[in-house]
Amino acid sequence: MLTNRDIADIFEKCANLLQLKGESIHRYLAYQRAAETIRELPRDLRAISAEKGLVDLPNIGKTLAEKIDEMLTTGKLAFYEKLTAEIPVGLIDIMNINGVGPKKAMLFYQELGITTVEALKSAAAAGKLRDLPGMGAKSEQKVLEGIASLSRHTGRISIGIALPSAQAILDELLRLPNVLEGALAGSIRRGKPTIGDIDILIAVADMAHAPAIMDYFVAMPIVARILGHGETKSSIELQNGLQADLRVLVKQKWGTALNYFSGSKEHNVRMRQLALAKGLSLNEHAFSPVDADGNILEDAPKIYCDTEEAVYAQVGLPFIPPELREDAGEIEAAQRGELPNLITLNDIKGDLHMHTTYSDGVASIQQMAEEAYARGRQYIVITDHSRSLGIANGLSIERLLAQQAEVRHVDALMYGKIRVFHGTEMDINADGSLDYPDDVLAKLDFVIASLHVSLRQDRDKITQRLLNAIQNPHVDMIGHLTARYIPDREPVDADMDVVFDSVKAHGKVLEINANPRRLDIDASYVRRAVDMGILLAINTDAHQPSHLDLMPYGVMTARRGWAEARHVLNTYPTDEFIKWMESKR
Ligand code: DGT
Ligand code: CA
Ligand code: CA
Ligand code: ZN
Repeated sequence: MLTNRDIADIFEKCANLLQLKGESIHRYLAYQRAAETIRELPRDLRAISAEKGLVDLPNIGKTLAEKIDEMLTTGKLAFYEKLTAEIPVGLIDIMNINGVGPKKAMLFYQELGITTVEALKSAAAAGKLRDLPGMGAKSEQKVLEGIASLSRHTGRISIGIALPSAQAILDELLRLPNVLEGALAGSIRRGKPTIGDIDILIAVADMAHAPAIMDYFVAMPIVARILGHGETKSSIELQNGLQADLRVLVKQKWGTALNYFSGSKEHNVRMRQLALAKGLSLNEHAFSPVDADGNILEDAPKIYCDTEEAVYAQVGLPFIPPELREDAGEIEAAQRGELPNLITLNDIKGDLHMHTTYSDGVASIQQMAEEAYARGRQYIVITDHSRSLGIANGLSIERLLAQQAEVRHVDALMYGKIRVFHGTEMDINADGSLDYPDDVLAKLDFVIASLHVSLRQDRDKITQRLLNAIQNPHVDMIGHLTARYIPDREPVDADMDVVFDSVKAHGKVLEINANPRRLDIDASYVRRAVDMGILLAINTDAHQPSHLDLMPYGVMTARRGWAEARHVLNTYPTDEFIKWMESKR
């Protein structure tokens, strides 16, 4: 069964194929606009068709309505198939390469029979394009660059890379004259672990100030390539391959624009539905009154919102934090007045997982304590690797006990500033055994058990290893439960239903590892833990002092999982954390 998106995609491809054929602009734009209408649609096309309402949609006339019905009933479109018989669909990808376009795509096809990006790449590399009419060595090089940027963009980028570079750009823009307001929007603002592109918004009092801001943006030293340079929107490719979009708008529209460009698309769809139910059409600019058929009443005054609070108030909702905006129940919770009181970075009091020079860290116990104190932490736990993890210089029992003496010494030195506790990040061995015996674990303040080796074992084995750790009375927390590594290491395969049940039954803590390469457990598991009443902890797993600054990524992940401060162990004040540890003895 075709979805709205499938149908929009087919229309989009028709538009592209018509463009390749050299059809008039109004002909292919009709398909393009229809595709856009369908992408924005808050309702299922099937339902609209059943009510005979297709022709009432913007940009959909009788012919296109018939084509939609054809796709809904047959799952195919004869018109599209006829087009693909004339023109290979592979040319669509080629025409969309930066610096190619429909005319050149057809030229490469007709002269050289090129129908795939791969074939185009080889031809360009072999110098076969430069002699074609209208081409030269320079435009051939451009094609290669276009293909290279294509492949750099297919992979999403870790928020740990995207957020600092986005923040640096925003900070520069905020220093420009006439900038009233600025923010990061899109998936970065929602705290997603990986980012497709950076979205930046800037507000000005008057659009006459926009060109200077745009000119500055596209000329920044970190720009590798300018992808677009306009009055209201510009796009650049950064040296690190990320794309950044900047939009400049008048302050009057700040609320609607920030809301729209923060997304998610799914959340936006729900917001538009709520607006429509109140007789208003909502877009990035304003709310516009509509008639009973949903057509905008051009004479009626538009409603502008310069804050997001005002946008939500207009549809009868309280402000919804960006991390929740995934259409995952946040609208309903807001309607019931039951939005969670999300944890913030300020709630974090301690950090329960970090490494020192005893294993694979670069700083001493004392340095880590000083650095954590400088960042406002009230307590930390020193948790170096255990004896079997040779590559990380894991601690023998003797070294572990010697370390305990040093931890106690540093704790005494730092007394009144920060408390320093002694723990371990103990390996769950490949055979399922734990890396220290119980009598050693009993001497520690806080015990983490983690998977580091044999991560590709089958589901039963991994599940059993985790259960062995969870069932040990001395283990307090499971570190980075799934052991995923972004972008290239998949989570372990375990029966997480069974694992979570066991964590709950044994009163264990699940870590949210804040390192942006891990973010483990992820937001969906956080939400499951919260729903089940499992206690969480957000830790940096710092191997050097600067890693102590990674805490915000863990907090974002917790927020995306609907966690409140009370769900997170290291929000407890020191005395309550000590009481919690004592209750586990
Ligand atoms: P990304 O960049 O893939 O990590 O994810 P986003 O969410 O940043 O998406 P992006 O950059 O394509 O667009 C930024 C926001 O703009 C998006 O979250 C919602 C809004 N937006 C963009 N295109 C559309 C659209 O076609 N429909 C709707 N409803 N919203 C859109
Ligand atoms: Ca984005
Ligand atoms: Ca974008
Ligand atoms: Zn670890």
